[in-house]
Amino acid sequence: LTQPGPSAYPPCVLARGNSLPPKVPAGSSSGVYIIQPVGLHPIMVYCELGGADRGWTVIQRNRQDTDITWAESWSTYKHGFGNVHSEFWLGTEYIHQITRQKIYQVRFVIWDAANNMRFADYNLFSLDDESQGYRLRLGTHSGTAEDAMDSDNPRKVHNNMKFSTKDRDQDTYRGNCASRYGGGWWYSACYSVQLNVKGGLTWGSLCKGNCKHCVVGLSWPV
Ligand SMILES: [Ca+2]
Repeated sequence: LTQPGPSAYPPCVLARGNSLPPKVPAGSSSGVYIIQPVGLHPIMVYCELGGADRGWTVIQRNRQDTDITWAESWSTYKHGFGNVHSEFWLGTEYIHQITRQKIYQVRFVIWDAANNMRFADYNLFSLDDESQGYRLRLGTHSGTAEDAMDSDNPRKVHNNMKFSTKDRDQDTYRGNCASRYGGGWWYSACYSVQLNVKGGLTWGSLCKGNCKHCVVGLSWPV
């Protein structure tokens, strides 16, 4: 555990070039770090340091066999829940605060039913503020997992959707997707991806309700 002190930047995300402080000291390892986005109190995040020049601020992790129900309220999602060492949601407000500081990209890492690891990157990732429903903004897709977050089907798309929970229905469905399917998510009517749920996870046609494990991380664009 290291506490680099207040910073506008998640310290686990390594700068490329010399212009963007701070850097993680050589020899740092994946684990829990304290970060302090501008205008926010310090928060604890899990940093996945994947190599010499790359780091990821983990905003979500889940497993098929999790003990967490994920069927939480708007305010619980807002401030986060779970254990950063196992399954957790960082907090929708904190994700928003981090992504408003700087341009971020996102990586969704998915382990399918056969435990094969795949990933989907989007070269931009941000959430609008709470008054805008934490609407999701994604850039261009790449990676080994399909572009399931930005489906062509308006009933299943997630990009540009507001976040919904069981007690705040902001989906495009006549019913309440979050009540019907469990955890909070950027539902439309209703989903092609659902990672905030107890039991089998879904990523498009890669695994419909039987993905085993997922990690979602933020980094600066390469
Ligand atoms: Ca609805």
